[in-house]
Amino acid sequence: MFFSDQKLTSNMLCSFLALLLPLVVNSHPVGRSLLPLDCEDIYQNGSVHNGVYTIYPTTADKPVEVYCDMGCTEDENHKDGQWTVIQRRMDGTVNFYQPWDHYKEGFGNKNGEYWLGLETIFSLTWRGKYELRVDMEDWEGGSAYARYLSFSIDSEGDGYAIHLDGYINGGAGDSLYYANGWKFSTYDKDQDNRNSNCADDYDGGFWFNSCPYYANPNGLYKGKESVEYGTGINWTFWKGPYYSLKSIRMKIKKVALSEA
Ligand SMILES: [Ca+2]
Repeated sequence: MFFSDQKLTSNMLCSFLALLLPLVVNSHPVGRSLLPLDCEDIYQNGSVHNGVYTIYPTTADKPVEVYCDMGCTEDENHKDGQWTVIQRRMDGTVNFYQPWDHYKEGFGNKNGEYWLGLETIFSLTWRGKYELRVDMEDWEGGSAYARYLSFSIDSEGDGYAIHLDGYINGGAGDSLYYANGWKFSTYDKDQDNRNSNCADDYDGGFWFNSCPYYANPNGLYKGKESVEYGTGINWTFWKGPYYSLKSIRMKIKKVALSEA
């Protein structure tokens, strides 16, 4: 009950701030004319609401649409927001059993479920120092997160291998430790550490070591019934191997200079 009360208060505060903040931000001159690289740039350019925006992670002729989680706190600078969402699951309306090319370029609906694309994620984390936060919800009204103060992926030539460091526990547990350093795999490109094909066996592309694993945010959206071991949208260190989450989102943000 405590947490749902907290949530209600937070949502009400957010709605209130959403009305005020444009006035606050627009009263400052917009100093940037460069194309936005990520959602932090979008925010700095004066757009402070959650929503879908266009960023330019590579060049001016390659716009990419993305959902920006601008945050929702009493902090008027949205220090806890300005996140660029790279993955989102919330209702099972998008099929995440997709081939390599789709995981490379991205797929889904930016207003709903989507995968931003490995090439875009690579471009962002190659150009700047980023952190990763994974937010998740269960079916009982609970929420938790895992945060990594350093997140990057390699180029396609190096299999888009993931590199994580600086884990901070937001109640979810470090389920990505096992995948750290491993290449990305899809059903049609097996780069995992097992004789069989984890992406095919567990229905979604991800950074796999072996399988079963401890995290598969891109697994099948299963709903709230108990699932087979390790299947579904799995984050084992929070809800165990027989539980498929209600929602999960992976989001990144440039590390502030004071934290670098
Ligand atoms: Ca394999």
